[in-house]
Amino acid sequence: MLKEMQEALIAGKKADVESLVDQALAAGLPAARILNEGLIPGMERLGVLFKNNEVFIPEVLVAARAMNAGLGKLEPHLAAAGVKPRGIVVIGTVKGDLHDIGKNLVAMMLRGNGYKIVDLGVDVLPEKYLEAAKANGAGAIALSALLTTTMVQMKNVVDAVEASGLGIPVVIGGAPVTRDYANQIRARGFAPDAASAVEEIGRLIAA
Ligand code: B1M
Repeated sequence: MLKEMQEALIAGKKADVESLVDQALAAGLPAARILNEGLIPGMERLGVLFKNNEVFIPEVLVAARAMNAGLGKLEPHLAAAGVKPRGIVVIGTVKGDLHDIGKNLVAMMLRGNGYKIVDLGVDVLPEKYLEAAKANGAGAIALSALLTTTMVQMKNVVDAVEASGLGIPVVIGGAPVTRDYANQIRARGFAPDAASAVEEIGRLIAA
């Protein structure tokens, strides 16, 4: 069923992905397994096809829509019920970058672990993170970037937060981003995946 889900995702069949997620849940498969063995490997395989010019942007966009629909189905099952917010996190994909699947996943995992999320979407200007953090009394700012050309925007956000004296941690992640890069731009946190983002933000907010 999970293999079939990967195929439906790659083919951009949104209704099929939704229905297969429903079937997997009904069959008692844990949501984390559906995510890690169904949806994410499907997206990874698509990434390889995209890189090799075997599929192109329109197909990837349709698949991304199917992925987000599948994630939407999983969200209530990943979320912990009725937990008091552990903190407020502003999240967004940096300026010039339109990739939102990883960012959505991080937001979802944080929500599921009891954080209140202010999601600014994609292509977010540095000053918007700052405004939202101030307006919402956020305890951390989480940045996502998927392109080597846009990850440089992360430094602008770190610089803006430092200059503001707000004093809250900026945590970064996304496929091209590394711990070394985080150190280089003075971001206080880094996470390679959504589960680590929950741990890293928890550690920094508690510190
Ligand atoms: Co884009 N794209 N894309 N694309 N795209 C990549 C990223 C690419 C690696 C594909 C490739 O060539 N192999 C490549 C980047 C090369 C580079 O810079 N190194 C690329 C390119 C080049 C481009 C365009 C420039 C293509 C073009 O126009 N010629 C263009 C840029 C548009 C723009 O943003 N300005 C473009 C466009 C697109 C689509 C719009 C078609 C679509 C995005 C749709 C959407 O997001 N709604 C798309 C997609 C889907 C991809 C791939 C195939 C899949 C990305 C994805 O969603 N992965 C991607 C190839 C790949 O990554 N293998 C590719 C699944 C997701 C769950 O993983 O986002 O890595 P990821 O998130 C992970 C971690 O990184 C981490 O946790 C997540 C879960 O574990 N994480 C964080 C992410 N954010 C975090 C934030 C945190 C912490 C952890 O905060 C604390």
